Amino acid sequence: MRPNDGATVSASLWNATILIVDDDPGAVQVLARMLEDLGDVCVATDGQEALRLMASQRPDLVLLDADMPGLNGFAVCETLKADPELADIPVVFVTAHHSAEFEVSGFDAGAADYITKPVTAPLVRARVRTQLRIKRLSDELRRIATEDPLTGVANRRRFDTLIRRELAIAQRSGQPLALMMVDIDQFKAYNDHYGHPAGDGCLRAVAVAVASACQRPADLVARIGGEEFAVLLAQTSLPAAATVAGRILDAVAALDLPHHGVGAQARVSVSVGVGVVTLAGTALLAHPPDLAGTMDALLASADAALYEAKRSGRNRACA
Ligand code: GH3
Ligand code: MG
Ligand code: MG
Ligand code: MG
Repeated sequence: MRPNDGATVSASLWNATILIVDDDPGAVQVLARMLEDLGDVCVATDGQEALRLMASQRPDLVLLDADMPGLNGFAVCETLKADPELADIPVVFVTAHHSAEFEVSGFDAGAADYITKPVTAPLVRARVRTQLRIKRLSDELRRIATEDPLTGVANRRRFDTLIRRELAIAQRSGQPLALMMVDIDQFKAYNDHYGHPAGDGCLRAVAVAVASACQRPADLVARIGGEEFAVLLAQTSLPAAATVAGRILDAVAALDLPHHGVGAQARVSVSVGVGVVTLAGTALLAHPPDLAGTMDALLASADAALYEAKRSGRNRACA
């Protein structure tokens, strides 16, 4: 019989995913049965499979056997913690070892907690619930720290982090990195004519349109100023970025939002400035260009292109 610990409703509402890793299929089954009502349970019986599932399923918690042939639990945990995309996933070691030294090395590898074998249901469930509660809070904190509350796209802080990361990747790979600045045309007049709340609604609609035009999962759309969005396109050349810019103009036009602040027939539109940087081979130089300077140059070139789009009549993209 399942212990009545009152956790079923809140945990299942959240729909957590729990990954159980143990080379002993019997041990996996025992844990899976204990936890099946606390979330979606997935299982792996070796370290490699565990790492694959972590990347594809993004579990909210990993119960990890320390002793496994091949890639053991510590190695799996260290690999997970070294990946910025996965490092937030808490790892609870499940082990027959009881020594303090063993536990310390697990915490050093990034573990959140320990469960010792033989496992008992009430304790496993209590520890899992605690970790899921912390994970839910940290997910929420991360969302608040990285999301623009008005539109739901990334905020400036997230953009600042990702542009640095993408520039570093571009320097290693030699692939071009494209940046677009998207600015709503005559938006002050829109607010003046329709009022600020309607202006906020317009901003939300434009954010959805811009995001819909960016189709690759790695594309980043961020609101970086009042009515200004930045779009970061990894591994994207100038012609490809110009295609995306065209899709953005079309998506905003398709909103078909009247803008009577600038004329009876007018519709909400945006102007787009496109900048591209290519750092091919620079990682091999004795003095590779510093990323801060490269970032400033990329931002300045997108800004200059945006200025040109505004100057030459708006509702267009320039590079
Ligand atoms: P341009 O075509 O040259 O870009 O003209 P513009 O009027 O869009 O440019 P300007 O920078 O003069 O005006 C931006 C306006 O955006 C000013 C401000 O009222 C409005 N704005 C900035 N943030 C917000 C916001 O969060 N909500 C609303 N509703 N309006 C905002
Ligand atoms: Mg084992
Ligand atoms: Mg504007
Ligand atoms: Mg502006």
